[in-house]
Amino acid sequence: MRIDRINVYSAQLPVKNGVYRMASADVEALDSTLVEIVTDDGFAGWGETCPIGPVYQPHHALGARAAIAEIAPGLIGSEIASIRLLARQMNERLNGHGYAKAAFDMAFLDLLGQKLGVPVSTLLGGALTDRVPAYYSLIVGPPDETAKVAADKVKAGYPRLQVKIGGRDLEEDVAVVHKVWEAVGYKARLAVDGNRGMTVAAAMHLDRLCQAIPFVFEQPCNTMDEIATLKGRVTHPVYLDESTEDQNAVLRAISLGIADGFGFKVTRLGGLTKMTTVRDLCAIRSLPHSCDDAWGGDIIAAACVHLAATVEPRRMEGAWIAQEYIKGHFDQKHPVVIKQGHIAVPQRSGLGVKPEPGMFGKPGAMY
Ligand code: 0XW
Ligand code: MG
Repeated sequence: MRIDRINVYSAQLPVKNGVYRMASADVEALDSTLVEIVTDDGFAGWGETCPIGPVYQPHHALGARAAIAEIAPGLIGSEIASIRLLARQMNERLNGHGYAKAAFDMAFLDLLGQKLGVPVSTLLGGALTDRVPAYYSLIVGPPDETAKVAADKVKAGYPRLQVKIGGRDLEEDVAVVHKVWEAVGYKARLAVDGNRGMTVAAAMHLDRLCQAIPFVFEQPCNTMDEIATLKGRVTHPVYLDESTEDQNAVLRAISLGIADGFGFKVTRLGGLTKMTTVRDLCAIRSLPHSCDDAWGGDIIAAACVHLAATVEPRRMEGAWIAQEYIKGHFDQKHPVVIKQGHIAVPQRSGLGVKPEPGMFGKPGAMY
């Protein structure tokens, strides 16, 4: 199984019902990049990378496509056998840019899975479950309205909610946390996500003013150094998300003891293969984490779910997929869907999802 051709597509994913609002940015439409690797024996493997705009983290759609253009020509003719060899080949063509390499890593695993007749979860070490929990992300919004959506989502079966805060008056952030807690209580686990938008002082105030509410505090401040100063000064557990820019950042956060858990993004960490390392580091220290991506369609959703299935369920904080905010699916027959707040792990070989033929139009680039 050798790489014969690589097609690169873009797909526009408008946000269902308007705007997805975070402290760091408002987004209305996302530009996803898909790679299709076609092999000499007639298989097609898919990968995807979809930054949530250019501001959320140091990633952007055009950057992904420029990085792919550096890497792709060097992969033509390569054997799909050793993922490590393919990773080395990518590193020989381009330093860094893990979020672009992640799309290739997904496609390699998709192909290898199809060739061996096993789902990607098996290649990642093996599934521990056939159904993973999702979580619902409540955008920055007015307290009463947010609490109402929170109650509805708990009724719909979500075991965990993420409440977005930051980028506005502390008073409203404190109110939204209280209102959501009053609306759902212990029926769902809560994460409060500042998306880098708070000062250390604001984070400390919010922590104290919501003292009795059991939530985890996700990425309250911009840098890992700022978050490190919260240690011993806040009582809520602190999780890192955007600060985990690569495997080394995760290792540093764990060794400094400044993270009680993580919101992991598959593409930010450089792909599924690299995610297995941070998954295993977290297992060593009993640290909970999610398996998400910033955005994306069925390809990224499938990747997150395969990985999530390999995480010890008691430490699995959920797989966030963008499905609730996207219209339609790439794969009509085997879409990745949230049902009662959970997602079935694809059982077919490879990623288990295939975009409908021709749905992305002509490739933007071909190698
Ligand atoms: C909820 N998410 C996984 C989706 C958006 O990309 C933001 C992100 C987060 O936790 O920050
Ligand atoms: Mg987050």
